[in-house]
Amino acid sequence: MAGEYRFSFGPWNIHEGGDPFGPTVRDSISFGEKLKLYKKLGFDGVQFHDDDAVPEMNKLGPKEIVDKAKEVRKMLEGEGLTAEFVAPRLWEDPRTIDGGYTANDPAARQYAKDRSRRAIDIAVALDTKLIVLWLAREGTYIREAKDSKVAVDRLVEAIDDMLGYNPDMKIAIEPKPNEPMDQAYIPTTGHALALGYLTKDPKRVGVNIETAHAILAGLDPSDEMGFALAYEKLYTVHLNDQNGLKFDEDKSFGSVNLRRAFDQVRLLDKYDYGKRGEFVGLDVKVMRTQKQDGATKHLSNSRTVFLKLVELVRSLDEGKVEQLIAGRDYEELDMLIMSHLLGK
Ligand code: XLS
Ligand code: MG
Repeated sequence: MAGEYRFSFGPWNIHEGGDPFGPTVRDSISFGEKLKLYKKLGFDGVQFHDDDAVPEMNKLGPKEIVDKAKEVRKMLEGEGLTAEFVAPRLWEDPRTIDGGYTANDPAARQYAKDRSRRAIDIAVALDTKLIVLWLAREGTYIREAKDSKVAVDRLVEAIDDMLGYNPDMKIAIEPKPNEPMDQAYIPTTGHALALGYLTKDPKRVGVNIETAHAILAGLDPSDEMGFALAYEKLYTVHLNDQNGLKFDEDKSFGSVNLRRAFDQVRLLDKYDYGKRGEFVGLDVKVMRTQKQDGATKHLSNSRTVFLKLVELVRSLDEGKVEQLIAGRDYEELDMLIMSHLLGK
């Protein structure tokens, strides 16, 4: 329940509501103000992009970056918060227009590696041992633009560089099949884990599974999570929801398909997710229509839905489920689950 699970989100989840077709619609909230909201909303963990912690870090040297990150750690301590992970934000720099680790330009690849090392420095300063790699631009707009075999070699080389740079750091790859690219090189959990086994220390490479990304790949998010759990590789999750195959919507958890959310919570709860220190991470965007005052409801609502689903999962008659499975009466099992979700 609430005390058993620790929740996290990233500061980018409280946002101004701009989209590719229109301007921002809400005022900016400073990082410091956002931090003050975490506990009030029921959250203990902060997910970071490297430059959420150290804005304009490309203009700073390695020592200055660490000093700034240490100040952020003090801010976290002041609010009683923990840093969950740091993700190098490689996709906004002009040097990574064609990708970071898989760019055709060697200077771009070198920039991506250097920036990833700085992200690790920030993680150390923030006292977390987890790096998330969302491989945003590691893919193509046209298939002929890059060599997919070489791309995988380059991803391994980049991850090896991070693993070698810090022997304590673990890396959670966050697969996503498309957007911003037409085709991404690491679209699913299977690809991410297989990539991990090509690196020099597979023990330290796992995944961050995002609900919406699995759905965009045409897969069931709870099955993706089960796959990672079987490998003991589910380092974190990005729970949200997604209404079919379109742009990455990052909707509130359970808001599109409550049964799909129930199945994710059932699996996580069954296999003691969180007991090894994992956070229940959210990656949810508030609707653009939301007014300034209510623009954090998507976060508290997603957390509430998760906790209500934990209750529902634990009150499911598992003996009955077993019995129906043994009798191969899946129609009745279907009805049992639906009745349970309907509360009758
Ligand atoms: C985008 C991703 C991104 C990562 C963190 O689709 O979800 O927000 O989770 O870099
Ligand atoms: Mg995400």
